[in-house]
Amino acid sequence: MSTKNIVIPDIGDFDSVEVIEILVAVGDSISVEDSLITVESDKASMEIPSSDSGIITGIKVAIGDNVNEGTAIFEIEVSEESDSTAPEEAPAKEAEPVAEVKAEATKADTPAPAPVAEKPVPKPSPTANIDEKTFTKAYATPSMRRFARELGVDLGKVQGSGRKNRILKEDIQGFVKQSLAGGGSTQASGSVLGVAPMPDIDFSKWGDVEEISLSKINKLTGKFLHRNWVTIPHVTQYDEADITEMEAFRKDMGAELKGQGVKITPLAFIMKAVIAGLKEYPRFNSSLDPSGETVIEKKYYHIGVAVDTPDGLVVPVIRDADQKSLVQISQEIRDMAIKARDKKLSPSDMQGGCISISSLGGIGGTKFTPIINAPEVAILGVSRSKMQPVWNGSEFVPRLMLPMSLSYDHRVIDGAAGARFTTYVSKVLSDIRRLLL
Ligand code: CAO
Repeated sequence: MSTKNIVIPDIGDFDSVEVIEILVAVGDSISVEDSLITVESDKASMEIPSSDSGIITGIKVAIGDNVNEGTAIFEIEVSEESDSTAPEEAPAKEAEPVAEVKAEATKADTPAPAPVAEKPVPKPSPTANIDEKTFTKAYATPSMRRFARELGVDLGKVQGSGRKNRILKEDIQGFVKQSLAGGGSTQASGSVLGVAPMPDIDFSKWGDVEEISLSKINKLTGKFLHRNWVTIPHVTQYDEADITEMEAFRKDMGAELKGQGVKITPLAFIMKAVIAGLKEYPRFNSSLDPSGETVIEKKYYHIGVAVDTPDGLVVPVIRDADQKSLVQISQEIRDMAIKARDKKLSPSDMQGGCISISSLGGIGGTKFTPIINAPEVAILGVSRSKMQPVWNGSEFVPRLMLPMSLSYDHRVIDGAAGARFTTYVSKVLSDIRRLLL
């Protein structure tokens, strides 16, 4: 046994290439030609193979480092056989990927596909749906190509999010997740993972049927709802608020305002309570940056309201709702709902929302799971309030209880924060004097 450094072999014309992946760890047992790291030049990426067999005892590079021929990348404890054969064998083996890279690099100025040969695909293969032509053209490192093949993913269909649109592991995993959910371009042919495709059934075999086209709104919202459901890890927190006093006040006010043609529904109070919640827990008033690295916190309070129309669901936005009175909010919700049902909403009426409220209180139900209206990170669902016996410590008393269902994006909001938010909104609705604070 002896210790030696593994160095970058001759990599042809490439000077100073960046390490983009480290494929082995300290303690790993490696053989000659096992891939150790992936490097990337302007034109291509390639894996650097090992010149020796042995056990990795030290890593001398980090992702992002630039390396050249001769740079030491690993320290290994070399096994006897490898030690004696290495001097003769290493140069020939090291030369292989370099030649391939050179050939690839001359073909195009844009990032080229990684040139290292991929492992043979076992039969029967999970990759039956792979289009070899587009797979070859996709920009991904050899290890990502192998990973994609193992999962049966056609790289040609994956959108890369790395530098110069290189396909990363997360992109492949995201594609798989979407495929498993039956979405994306794989739906018609069935998932690339072997999940059974949706059957195309002739229902008239069993009785009379009628085929009805989905409305434009149905089709459009369907797409976005599907995307949001599949890509956002939803958690729904259920809670309830005692709105006995709030409703008593609303009814009193209703009688007073009736003469002016104004009607305040519970939704206006709920919107005010949600805004109080956003102020107390600003994380709910944010959006996740596409990089997944930061959240963008908003300092304004534009609230979306789900409106049911004969053509489908739309979500107009009440702007700067924090600066509006309960009467103004009620009037705006009513105006937006009329506009929505008359198909007069403009795209800008539906943009810029911070959080949405979906109220099914006028219809019924006890709770439901609303789907987050991305890029918002939460949506509050409200169901029908009901008089219930509530234990006040000494007796049961009749109280009007409002069921709430808050769905939130678990990448941005923790479970504890979800429960704190609904508890806070519940507290505000139970004692609306808190809205004055
Ligand atoms: N509990 C009990 N009653 C409620 C209630 C609640 N939580 N919320 C509203 N009501 C009552 C109202 O007070 C009103 O009663 P009166 O007519 O006796 O005064 C009645 O229900 C009808 O209210 P409304 O629906 O006209 O008004 P709203 O402000 O509650 O809602 C709007 C307006 C536009 C949100 C609603 O019409 C609507 O479209 N809701 C459906 C939203 C939807 O489809 N969501 C699902 C989307 S999927 O997430």
